[in-house]
Amino acid sequence: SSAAAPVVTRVETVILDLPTIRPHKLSVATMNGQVLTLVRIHCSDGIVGIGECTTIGGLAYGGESPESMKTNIDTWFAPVMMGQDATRVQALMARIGKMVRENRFAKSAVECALLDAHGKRLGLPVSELLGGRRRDRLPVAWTLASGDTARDIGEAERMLDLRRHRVFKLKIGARSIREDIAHVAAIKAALGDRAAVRVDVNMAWSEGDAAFGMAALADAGCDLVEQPVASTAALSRLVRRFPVALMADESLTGPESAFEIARNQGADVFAVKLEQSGGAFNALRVAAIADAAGIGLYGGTMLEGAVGTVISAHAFATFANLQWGTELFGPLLLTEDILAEPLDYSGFELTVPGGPGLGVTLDEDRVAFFARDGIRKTIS
Ligand code: MUC
Ligand code: MG
Repeated sequence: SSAAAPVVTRVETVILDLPTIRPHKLSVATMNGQVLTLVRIHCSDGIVGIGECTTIGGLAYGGESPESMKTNIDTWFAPVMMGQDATRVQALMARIGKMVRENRFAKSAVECALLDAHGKRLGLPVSELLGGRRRDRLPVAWTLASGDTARDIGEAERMLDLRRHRVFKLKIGARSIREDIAHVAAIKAALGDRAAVRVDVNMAWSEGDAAFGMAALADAGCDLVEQPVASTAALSRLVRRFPVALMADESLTGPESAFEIARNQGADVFAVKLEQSGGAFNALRVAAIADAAGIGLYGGTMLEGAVGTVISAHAFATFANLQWGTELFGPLLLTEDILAEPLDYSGFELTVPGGPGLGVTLDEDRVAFFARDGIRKTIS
């Protein structure tokens, strides 16, 4: 790199505690709020990039927690990054990779902040740094997870009226299979052809449960079953036995696992998540493997706030195929917007911001207000 290249001068992290609009019930956890870990990377040319790492239910979903991500970035990532060329994002991520094993979510946030900074520097949206966008708008599914069938139907009706969502993902697996099937069937019967209904079991079923459940879900009009079982081998035995698509989520942790699942014909669809993949570039590699294997693509979420959602949108906007749309609704699950200008959700889609970098600006007063251990200011 050239001697004049801008370098990383400071890495900052902050944890935000934000309320959700309602409890969000998954088979692995009930979320009564969401915790975002934000990363800010300052560069010697005065440019600052932002990133986000967010988990589901603390440690309920994966091995990283908001607090571990903050500690690891502050203690182990930052020293490896200081003074390094901020314009060589992939080289800097490779350098971090040598010094820091695993920690995919934290890596994803740091890579995001570097991409945001470099996009601002070049005057280009992050999608252009990731190969170039193919679309400006992304279809967005909504998750019904209140735990109550009638309440979920009411929520779906409101989303249809608002023209915000017409694809609904139901979180099941916490109750008995028969109760879950009745819940899905009731929601699909109420919505009919006006909406698609899918389920996410978050690995709660045994293989035997899944064989029974997938047949019944297909009969109920469900079109996609996400990660019914934990075992990747069991997924490959369940795939294409029932007239309903099978999607891998938790089994996918980046290009290596994507390759293994593809090699074993272990899924019809991949739920690609930037954090699970270890960043945007790895998510693109996962998508390339899916394309080569004839596996469909879905843009997943870790229920991130606006920053994690927007980097995901930039990445998904570049995918050659996005047959199953996205679920980038995370910011809508929070009661508070932390952006100066809210994202555009309309006509059942999200607009991918067009400005340089991520194309979004934080509302610093709100960030300070919701910062853990921060000075709680009054929001005007
Ligand atoms: C998951 O497992 O897919 C995505 C949407 C949602 O409601 O939960 C997440 C996690
Ligand atoms: Mg899932």
